[in-house]
Amino acid sequence: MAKTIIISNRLPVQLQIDNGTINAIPSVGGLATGMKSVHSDGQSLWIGWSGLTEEEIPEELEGEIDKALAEHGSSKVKLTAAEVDGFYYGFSNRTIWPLFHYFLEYSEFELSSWNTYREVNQKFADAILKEASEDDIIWVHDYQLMLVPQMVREKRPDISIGFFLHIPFPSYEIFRTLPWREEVLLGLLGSDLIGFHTYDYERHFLSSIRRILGLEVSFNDIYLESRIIKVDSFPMGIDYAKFHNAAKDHEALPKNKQSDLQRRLNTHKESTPDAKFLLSIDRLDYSKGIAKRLNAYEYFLNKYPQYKEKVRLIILAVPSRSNVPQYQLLKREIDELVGRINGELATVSWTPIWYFYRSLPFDNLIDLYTSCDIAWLTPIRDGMNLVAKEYIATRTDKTGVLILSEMAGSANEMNESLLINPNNFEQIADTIHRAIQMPEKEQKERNSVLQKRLERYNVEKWANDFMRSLTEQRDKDPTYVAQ
Ligand code: ADQ
Repeated sequence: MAKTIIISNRLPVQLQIDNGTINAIPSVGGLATGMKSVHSDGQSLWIGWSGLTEEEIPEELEGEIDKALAEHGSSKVKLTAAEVDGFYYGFSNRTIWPLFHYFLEYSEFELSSWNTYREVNQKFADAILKEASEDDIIWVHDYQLMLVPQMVREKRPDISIGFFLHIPFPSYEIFRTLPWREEVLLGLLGSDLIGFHTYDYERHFLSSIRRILGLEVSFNDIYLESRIIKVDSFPMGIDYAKFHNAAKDHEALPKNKQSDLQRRLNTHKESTPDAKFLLSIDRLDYSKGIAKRLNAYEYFLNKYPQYKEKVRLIILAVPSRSNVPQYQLLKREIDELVGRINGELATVSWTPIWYFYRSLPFDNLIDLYTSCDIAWLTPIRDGMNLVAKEYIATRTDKTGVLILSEMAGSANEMNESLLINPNNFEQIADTIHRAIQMPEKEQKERNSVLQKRLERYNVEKWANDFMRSLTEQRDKDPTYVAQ
């Protein structure tokens, strides 16, 4: 029976070895969260890195680890610490990530990490080639694996390959600064279908294809030798029912069953009836604009001092890529900013910012989404931003205001939120004021439109649309003969 092979840098579970016991912990992050519902049908295999380097896996546990992963429909690619360093912390997160998010000044162009990126991509391609049978469909994910489609295509010209990029594809002017730009484009063109979150990213990609490779492009079809490659946008949705139902269950909980966090949030609300909670949740990443947001918050409190003692900003930052120096610097900057703002503005009964630097269990995430009056998400660049969608999905009574950066891919589909430019502090301060003042009726009107859309364009539809388009592309190919 034909299967789907999903391939991404990280598996949907991360392994930890604790005193010889193997724990498989579900991964945090947009991709892992989003693909969960696709991967649970038992007819797919997920290939990726386990999160442990070869040096960290004792030989005697190897078999047990493979068994634990197989239980999650997964299979691992083995990487050494040096490979993880060059491929993941190096080329993926010090070259591609900053470049594709328009942080050109953070991008490092190092031949050795590019070489490791190529070698590791080959390892992933080999793992696919070992598992793939004739009719299988291969779905490659994200910027860490952009060479994999071509590497698989070389050996298996007949096989169906889709690629989805979860981050923005930058404009030609940015992309062309990459020394290995041709190789990256040709790597991606091993696919039959290349998907992006938005039409803009798709346009940028096609422009690079034309100008760098000089290939013929007609609408969203690229002609390469005897093949036609389709490029399209597939805005990723969320598991709407999961978030909406979790919020409902959560609201039905008696007081004694509530989490500590929930009780603490409730106590504050009860003691200050006109208190407002602003929520911001991100991985700790410079693209998410957390430091700018903190400065903008201070600006807001100075412009609208009537909200001092009433408004609280809850910042949840999930530790991420802490081996990369830019992330360490950012962590320090945020720690200092939170300390300074709280130090300067706090009173005996009021702390302006509650800052959590950790990953929280799903239930606590729901506590925060359901208790906060305003979600304030201001990435400087973001492929999509699923947190914006999750917040709206949990608002069961349809109240709540979403303030969202225009620079997030999700802004294209969330026009009913309050859209802001993350660099415009004046506009941000006025928008927070507007959000606090927004009548409930208006909140509900905006959120019912958003909820209907999110419910319809959920993650299942996203995956199905992508798979359907990939299958259609294969069936259009005159050289393909179904077995
Ligand atoms: P991310 O940059 O990781 O994803 P995002 O889309 O916001 O960003 O997804 C984060 C996910 O992690 C959400 O599903 C959220 O629920 C979860 N999460 C956040 N904080 C958490 C915490 N403290 N504890 C537990 N879970 C937490 C990348 C791109 C995005 C793109 C996604 C999907 O950078 O632009 O939207 O992939 O394509």
